[in-house]
Amino acid sequence: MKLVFAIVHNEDSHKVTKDLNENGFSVTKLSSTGGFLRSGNTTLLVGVEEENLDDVIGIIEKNSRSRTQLINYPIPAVGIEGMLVTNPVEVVVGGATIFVTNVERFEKV
Ligand code: 2BA
Repeated sequence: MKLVFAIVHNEDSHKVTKDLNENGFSVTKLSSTGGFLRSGNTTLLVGVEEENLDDVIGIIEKNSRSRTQLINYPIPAVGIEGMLVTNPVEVVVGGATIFVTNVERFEKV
């Protein structure tokens, strides 16, 4: 068995979760925060048999859209010592970031 960690955009999480459930996969949804943008995203946990792993990844991929986000990056102001101005920088976020790990033991008691 494998455990999939998928970090998706908050706006995609409902679609991804719904599609996984409709295809018979159980999902746990966690609220998370990206370390770089410090904005909310969603981490999905999916326990899945190895033969179904590609189906799960395909569903996540199909429902996750890549987006650009602007961040304000501080840079020193020209000619004014010690002053910073913010410069908007575009960052591409996702699709989805997916990690797959082995599950040593799985129990439902
Ligand atoms: P954040 O850490 O908020 O990162 C959002 C986006 O900012 C990233 O999109 C990437 O395009 C950019 N970014 C991140 N760190 C950067 C840096 N040091 N310099 C320049 N740009 C940087 P994605 O790569 O699609 O990642 C989306 C979210 O997935 C991340 O949100 C983070 O929550 C998670 N993630 C991505 N890679 C990860 C990893 N190796 N380990 C754990 N979480 C990861």
